[in-house]
Amino acid sequence: MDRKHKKVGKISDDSDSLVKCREVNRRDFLKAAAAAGIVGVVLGSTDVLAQGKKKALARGHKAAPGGFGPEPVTAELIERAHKLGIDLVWDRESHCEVALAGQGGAAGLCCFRCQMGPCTLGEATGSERGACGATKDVVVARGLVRRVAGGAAAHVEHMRSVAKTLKGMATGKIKGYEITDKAKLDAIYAGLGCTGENKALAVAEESLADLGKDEGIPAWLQYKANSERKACWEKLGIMPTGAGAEISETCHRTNMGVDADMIHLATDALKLGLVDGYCGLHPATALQDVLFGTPKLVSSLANLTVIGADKINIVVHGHEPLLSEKIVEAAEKFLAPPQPINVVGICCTGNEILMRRGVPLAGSMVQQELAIVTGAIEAMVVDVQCIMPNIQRVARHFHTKVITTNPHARIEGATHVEFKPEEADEIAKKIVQMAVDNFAQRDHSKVMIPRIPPAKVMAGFSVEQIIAALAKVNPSDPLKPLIDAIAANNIRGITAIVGCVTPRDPYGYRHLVLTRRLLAENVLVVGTGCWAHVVGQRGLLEPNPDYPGVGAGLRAVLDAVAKANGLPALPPCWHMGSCVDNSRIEDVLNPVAAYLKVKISDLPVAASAPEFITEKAVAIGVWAVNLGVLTHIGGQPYISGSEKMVKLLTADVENLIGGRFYVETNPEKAAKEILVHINAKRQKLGLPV
Ligand code: BF8
Repeated sequence: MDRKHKKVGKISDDSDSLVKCREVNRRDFLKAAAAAGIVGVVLGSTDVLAQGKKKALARGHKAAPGGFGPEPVTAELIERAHKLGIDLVWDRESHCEVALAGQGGAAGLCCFRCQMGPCTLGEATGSERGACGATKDVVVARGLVRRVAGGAAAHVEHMRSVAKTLKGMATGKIKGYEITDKAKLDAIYAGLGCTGENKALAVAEESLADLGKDEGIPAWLQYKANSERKACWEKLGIMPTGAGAEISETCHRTNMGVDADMIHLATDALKLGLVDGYCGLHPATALQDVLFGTPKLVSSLANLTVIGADKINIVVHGHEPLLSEKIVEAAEKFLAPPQPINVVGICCTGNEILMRRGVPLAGSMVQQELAIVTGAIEAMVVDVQCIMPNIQRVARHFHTKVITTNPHARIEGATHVEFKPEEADEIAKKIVQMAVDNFAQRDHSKVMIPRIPPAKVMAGFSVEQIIAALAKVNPSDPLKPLIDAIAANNIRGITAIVGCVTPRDPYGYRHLVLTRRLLAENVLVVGTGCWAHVVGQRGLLEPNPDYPGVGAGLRAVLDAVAKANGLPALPPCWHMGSCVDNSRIEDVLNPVAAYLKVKISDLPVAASAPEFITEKAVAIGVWAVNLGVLTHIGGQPYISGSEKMVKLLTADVENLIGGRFYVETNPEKAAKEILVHINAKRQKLGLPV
């Protein structure tokens, strides 16, 4: 059916019709608004610095405790931006007077749920109750639950895009994609209990059905969670049904005048953590592996200096690899460009194409503005999530084209080239051509790329790759070398360090200190997300045979596995991918727990998001707690206004579910506490400490 002529509100019987209607509706609205002369508010043309609001500048490269030095590339580019009068994420902060004091917004005590407010409770105002009578506990709980819903929705929509592309490919409507990992498709087909000859179609439909379910638990939860966890969640009454129903119910329950019981609301947060894990993370990761391949060891480079002064530079940024994969291909196939084309990645899109194609990592979330500040970016191509609208404001200083591509996300002033998987190759080619054409507009006198080489990185640690590497040590029982190393205390435990980078600290401080402290104590560190950018830039993903700073036991294990695989060394930390790839971590924990015949909560493991900033990170953290894992976070997630909520999430929940949150800003203290936790778990298992 021709989508242009479909009437809004008229729903056909094809399963995509609701989404199509919404898309048509939105485009029609934009056209109508433009015809009526209505334009969005253009981002301020005056820079914050130029307005004389200089404050708290350069937090990104100030000195940190313990002689922690600034990351030199970042520091040089921050300085350059400031000389040009460009304000950066480090320069902008909350404008609410009571927020940062921890008494209002930061404590989770500001409520906007209705027009009787807004109400700010607690110390800031002396109010104990909002206009409706909601207590601090209820206001805090409602805010948290909505944030977890927001994070889960982001991962669910990511997964929806991938599943719909797989479905389109399976039905022949989408031509540009193919099955790259057939074995994985077979495993998922069996794991989900699918039927039918067209396996890709069956898997895609089953995955999409999980989003629309109104009763019964998600098939992916049945498939991926272990039976002990399922029994625990069942007993607690937090088993979710479909993602759409759960997220919708949350939006309802957190309206003014609906759910006003903190504990009852908190159960929703736990349930949404499971939605995040099993309707978002797991299927997104696995279906991407089916389409683009399961990562294998790959070598590349990391830091903003992967941008080349003599190259046409295209940055791909965001989270979904559907288009970025195609842009890499289109750039490779581009005939006779005036200069070599250099595609580099930012945020998790960067992690996705590093893991599968070895594309260099340009930078983390907080470095996205700095990539443009080099003056050498022809196009920054963005999809969804963690894309700061300010990139368009920075791009105005240079020739850089910011190109939005996702139907869900536009930025005022940016060029929009809408991505449709049916036309993926043509769209990718068009975008690469736009970048090539834009090279002629580059002002070479404005190019400044620090003369510091990028760091070497090795990535690609999917579960399949880890098992394959261990199988070279023990072909008949691949997990045994890992279990033996843990039992002998050569590996004290495992910690997954994940998530964002905060601009409220010297760049990467908490990630680096925590990672280094744990490595020195023989803790195997695996990780994902922006953590990987930060530690990669500082050499912690480099396979260096000297293993600097790594404890002797861990070094011996890494060395033995490397030698068995014919490699001079393995990196001290294992990069497992983007934030949706946190699902891979459960796929390690489950077999290790099964091998030892214990629960995940009995293992000497921990999770940490020391610099978390996004709602997605909060949702992932709740999922990790649901798995039974101690989950460190580097700041309270706007809940400190409720003592009861803090107690519930950092203590009481452990008795119910096995995991809990642990909040600590100081990475030195966090490392100590994580080690205490790991040692306690070892002792309980009767292992040496
Ligand atoms: O999903 S780590 S800042 S880029 S949210 Fe965003 Fe946080 Fe980076 Fe990836 Ni994850």
